[in-house]
Amino acid sequence: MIAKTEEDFNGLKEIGKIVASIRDILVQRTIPGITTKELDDLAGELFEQEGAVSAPKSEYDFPGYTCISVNEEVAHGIPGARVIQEGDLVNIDVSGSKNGYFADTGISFVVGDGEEILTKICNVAKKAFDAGLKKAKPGSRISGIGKVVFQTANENGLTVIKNLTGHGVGRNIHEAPDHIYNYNDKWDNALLKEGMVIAFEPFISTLEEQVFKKDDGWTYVTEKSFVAQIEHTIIITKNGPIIVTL
Ligand code: M1C
Ligand code: CO
Ligand code: CO
Repeated sequence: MIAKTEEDFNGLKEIGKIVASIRDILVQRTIPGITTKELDDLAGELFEQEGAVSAPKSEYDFPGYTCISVNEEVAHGIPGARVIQEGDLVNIDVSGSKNGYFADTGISFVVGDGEEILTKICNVAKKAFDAGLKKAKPGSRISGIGKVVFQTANENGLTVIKNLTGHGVGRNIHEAPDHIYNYNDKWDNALLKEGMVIAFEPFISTLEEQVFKKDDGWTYVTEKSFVAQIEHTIIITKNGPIIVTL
């Protein structure tokens, strides 16, 4: 969407704050021994308390309030009986709506002490996010964001996932612009506009550049890589991007 009115800005900020707080609470609760279903049930309660609705559930009939992806899982992990272990790479992605406004946020992190490479991809995902954010200006090419995401990955001896992308958000969970790639797509001439609302979610990978969908119809996995994501909902303005999911 293009946010124009005070009501748009306030509506986006309200749902942004809700999904960000659910994300942070779930991250804090992710300790060895807990199942991803227990984490997701907590998210369900929090959504209800806030008078907000889970977007994966309301828009896609996803079997969970949030997407929780562990180790080989990259995105759209289904919460279930999987028990979190020390050293796991976990991604928690929380998206929802309230009063017709949607926001989307996610983060990858390592549980307790883990392998150095896992911490590294999480840190590089954050670096790529910050680099992309600097390119998030009205009038700039959307592909300029992907360009610096890819550069940041490469500079750190890593790569990106090419078949998962960021997207427009605001009045729905996924809307125009349809794709914000993690590399410079030379065919993409689309420009960022004043008030444009995007979910920017770089995916940084140790090796592979493609994910595969599992038989469950949802979970994206790699064969032999680890992948980290960080996602925020952003409003593009001439005075700099507003991150509504901090
Ligand atoms: C690139 C994996 C796709 N919030 C989720 C997302 C995932 N993006 O947009 O960040 C969507 C959740 C719907 C099942
Ligand atoms: Co998301
Ligand atoms: Co998203």
